[in-house]
Amino acid sequence: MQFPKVRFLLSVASAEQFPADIGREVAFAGRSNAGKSSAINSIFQRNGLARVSKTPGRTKLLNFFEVEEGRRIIDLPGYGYAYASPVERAQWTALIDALPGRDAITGIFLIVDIRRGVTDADVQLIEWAAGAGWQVHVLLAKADKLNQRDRAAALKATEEMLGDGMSAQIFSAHDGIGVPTAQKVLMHMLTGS
Ligand SMILES: Nc1nc2c(ncn2[C@@H]2O[C@H](COP(=O)(O)OP(=O)(O)O)[C@@H](O)[C@H]2O)c(=O)[nH]1
Ligand SMILES: [Mg+2]
Repeated sequence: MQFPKVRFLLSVASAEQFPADIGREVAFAGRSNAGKSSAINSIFQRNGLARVSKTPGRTKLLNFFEVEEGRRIIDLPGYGYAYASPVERAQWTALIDALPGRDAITGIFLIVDIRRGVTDADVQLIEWAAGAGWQVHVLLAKADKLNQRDRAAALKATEEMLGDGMSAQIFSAHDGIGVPTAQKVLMHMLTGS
């Protein structure tokens, strides 16, 4: 699947700066260092679209990307990282609190390091997203780090803890495992068909 028009749209530091609430959006979330930026780059086959950082927690603002007209993804700041200041934490909280009010958001991609599995912080995120009425799809990222058997076990454990209508898959940005599936699920969320 090709995304010839994908482009960075804007970074926002507060909800007033969000783009107009029209069309469809999918949010990408996950713990810092789970592999979110790498997943975005491999799904869109565009190195450097989302910055891949070796320093956890460096992406502090919400980044909007346009996939095509009226279809966007939102790169959420990674969580599970000690914030530098209370101001930063308050800014982050205000941005996140504003998202459930956005009509355009239809779903969320949750990036989880397959070796770590779904953590308490991820469960909170899942409950928050489900409460907002969004679809939830989990990418078990960095699957190249595990053998086939352990990958299958991680997928089974994740599927068992997810609620009805939520889905999960194995994924690796490094090996390209699961990229076509992720692209399909994403486009389904972004187009509704
Ligand atoms: N082995 C492996 N490493 C990965 C994969 N995806 C990301 N990484 C590494 O994990 C680290 C964090 O990746 P990044 O995409 O910046 O994670 P983010 O903080 O969630 O955005 C980097 O060192 C990446 O090279 C993957 O699929 N396989
Ligand atoms: Mg990142």
